[in-house]
Amino acid sequence: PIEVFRKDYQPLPYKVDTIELDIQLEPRKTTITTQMTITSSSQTMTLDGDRDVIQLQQVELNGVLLKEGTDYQVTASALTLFQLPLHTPFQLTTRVTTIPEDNTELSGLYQDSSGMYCTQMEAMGFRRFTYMADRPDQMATFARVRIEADAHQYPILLSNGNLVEQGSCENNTNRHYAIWQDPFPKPTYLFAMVAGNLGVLQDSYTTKSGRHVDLQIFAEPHQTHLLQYAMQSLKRAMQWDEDRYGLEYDLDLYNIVAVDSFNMGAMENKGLNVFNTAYVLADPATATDTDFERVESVIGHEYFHNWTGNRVTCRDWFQLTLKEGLTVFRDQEFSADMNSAAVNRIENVRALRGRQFAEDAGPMAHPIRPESYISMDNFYTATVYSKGAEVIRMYQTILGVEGFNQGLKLYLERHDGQAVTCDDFLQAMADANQDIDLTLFRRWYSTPGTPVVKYRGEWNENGTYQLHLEQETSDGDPLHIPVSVGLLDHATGKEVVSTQVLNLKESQQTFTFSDLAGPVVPSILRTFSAPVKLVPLEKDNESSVLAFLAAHDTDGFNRWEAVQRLYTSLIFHHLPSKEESSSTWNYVEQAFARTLDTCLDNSDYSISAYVLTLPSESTLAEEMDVIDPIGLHQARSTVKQQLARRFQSVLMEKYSALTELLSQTKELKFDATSIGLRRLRNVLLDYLCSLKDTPEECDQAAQWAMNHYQAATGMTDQMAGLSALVSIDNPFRQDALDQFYQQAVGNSLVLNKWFTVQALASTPTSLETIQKLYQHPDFTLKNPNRVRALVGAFTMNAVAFHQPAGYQFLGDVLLEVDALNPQLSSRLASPLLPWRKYVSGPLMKEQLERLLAQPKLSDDLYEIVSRGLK
Ligand code: DPP
Ligand code: ZN
Repeated sequence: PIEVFRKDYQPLPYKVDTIELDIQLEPRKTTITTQMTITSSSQTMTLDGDRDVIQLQQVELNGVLLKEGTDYQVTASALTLFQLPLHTPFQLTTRVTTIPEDNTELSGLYQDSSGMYCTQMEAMGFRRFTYMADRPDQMATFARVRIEADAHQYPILLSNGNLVEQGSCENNTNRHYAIWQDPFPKPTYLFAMVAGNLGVLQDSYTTKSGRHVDLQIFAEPHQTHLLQYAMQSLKRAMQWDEDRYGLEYDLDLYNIVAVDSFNMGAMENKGLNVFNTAYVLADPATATDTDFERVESVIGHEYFHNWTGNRVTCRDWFQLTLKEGLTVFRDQEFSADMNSAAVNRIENVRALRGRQFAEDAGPMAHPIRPESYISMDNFYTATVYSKGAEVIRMYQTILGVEGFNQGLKLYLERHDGQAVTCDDFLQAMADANQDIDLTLFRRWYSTPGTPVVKYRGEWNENGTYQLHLEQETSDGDPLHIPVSVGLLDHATGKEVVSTQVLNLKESQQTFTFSDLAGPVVPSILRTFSAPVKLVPLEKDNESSVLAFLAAHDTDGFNRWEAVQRLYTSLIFHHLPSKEESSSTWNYVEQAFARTLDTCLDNSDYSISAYVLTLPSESTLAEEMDVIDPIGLHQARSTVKQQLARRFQSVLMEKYSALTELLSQTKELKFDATSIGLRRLRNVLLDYLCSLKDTPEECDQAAQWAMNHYQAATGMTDQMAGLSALVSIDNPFRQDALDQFYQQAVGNSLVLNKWFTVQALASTPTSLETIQKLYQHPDFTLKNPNRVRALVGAFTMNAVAFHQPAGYQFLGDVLLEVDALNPQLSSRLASPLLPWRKYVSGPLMKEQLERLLAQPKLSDDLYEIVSRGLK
């Protein structure tokens, strides 16, 4: 395996200006003819191509056949040409054959389980399709893409841009063709083509300057009724980008295709997005509220890439966060505007802490702009995406919304049609905001690890309050950290200083607030203004301060955060090694009681739901130096049960009230209020069903869960009932699962849920169940969603995964998956990486060593595993 370094970037010595493709799809033999117009400043030129996947048949230069050996050479990964004309355009034509049916890596051109042909080129799939300079700074005009296939099996033929011509083939009327043209030059990773038998949902949108855009979303014919929500989301996204940033769509056609077997979530190919079905298909009977929210955000995300990613792209793959961090930030702002900003912020921070913090603390830690990679596919990470989005958010916090918008405008104007770097982005932000110094801010791009910010406050009788902040970073040097702070009056809880952004730029800095009437309590890092860990320097009455903030903070995020901190400390007190602390319990009890009592008083149901939810095991683990996952799981369960026992009657009362409220509307709605009502009620159900110490309690819990499941009017409630039920020892369990299985027949996404709900069940025999499911006829390694539904979920189930047989099972699975789909295997391996922090670390490490000893490990998995052992 070869490691590539950011510092070694070199521009190409040639440029491919235009490219024309002719793709002949035939069973087990696809032929691709590629004609390129090239200008070169070097007589020798190398094109990328993977010899294991594509077989070179011939090469022509300006119409003259070239000879292998003298005119060109083919190696495992490249085609090198010699004696090319210098500085004058020439035409190079290659012909390759390939078998997409055998492409199990799902990178390049492949066949989906439904039989359709589709492509995934990012990051380096194009070299598995034809010979080309497969890198993002090589932008060519795809002037003509002709696809030809059997007319009956593949009636729909799609590629980027505009359809120029289509018809049946003269020499064979069973075959037909379509010719596409994309006016915008693009790098190879944004190319796409699809051939299949597809149904479509059509609509249209008129941009603010009057461009009429045809919108089409394709899926398998029996799935087209599941496309309505995606279409509505797309139109909302188009409108939002015009309203918020003045950005309009630039072609007359926008196509989306849903594909069942897909490694990523979705792909922003110019004018032809390809989506994982999980992020595009949704209706009330098959999708949960969370699924609906994701469809909206991923549809938005890929649409927003059209400007931040496609019109302005990355110079090299190290700059990935340039488009991904920015586009995640944009999709987060979109979701916040469409739904509730506070709820979204909580959800995004939960995700960041649950995944990115762990990544940043383990052997895969990397800056949002990595310095090196073996396989770029391994760097589509939580760090590049989620932390990258936090970095963009910090620009907005430091510059203000107006300043940020000016900066983005300048960036897009200055670099339209170019492939640029994160430095170019920062420069545009700085040039548009010359009064603000962003010099130090640059370090966020090169500093891995989660910074720690420590604080101490001091009240002085002269009416001043001094807030002392310290920062610790992975390299010891300071970062520019925007810390949003407000002050609350200690006596009344009223806010006396509203939110201000403190620019922490030194290792230690003291900020003074004056003219205060009396002692204050600070609310720090409001709305989570920076991706850091906040820690008090003095822990004396930490719990009472948190309880105060939980009751009085005007910042919704920090109110939620205060309660989360209290839960965390209570759960940690229940770890096998710790003693109980009654004062923390009292504070938790108060906060829980207050939230529960008032949870129906206003429509912030989702916020209440999240305040009542304990931090996840992965978030909690992130705060421990040594992780005992089973002990942690039990400690969290104990606290959940204590709360359930203490508040059982109120929980039941509110649960019934919510049932009543929800039953008032017949039709299932997906607005923020309805989603919030269901979310809250399902959190209460989870508490009620956690009481299962005695057979009587188990019966009671199972009854609640079963009733909830059977009365469910949509997938959200069904899943909540079923999830509770499968973790309780009870006689309904299997019936409910069998019934759900029947319901899932014919719907791959629902079947995935059937696998996941069992993989997450917390029972003494979870692992055996999971291993049986692995042998189930519906289980297949060829569909990444199915694999993630079972194996990915399994690794999140502490009781199933964290045992010798669990680690062994994951090792076995990884070997099998790696032979088919390295992108998938390397993703699935990540739970083994932080082994050093786990009490059972040596056993986890054993599996990594076992993998590393394999002679035929993929580069993807090799990189992850070897990093894990370094
Ligand atoms: N398709 C992936 C995304 O949109 C990678 N570009 O994030
Ligand atoms: Zn993206």
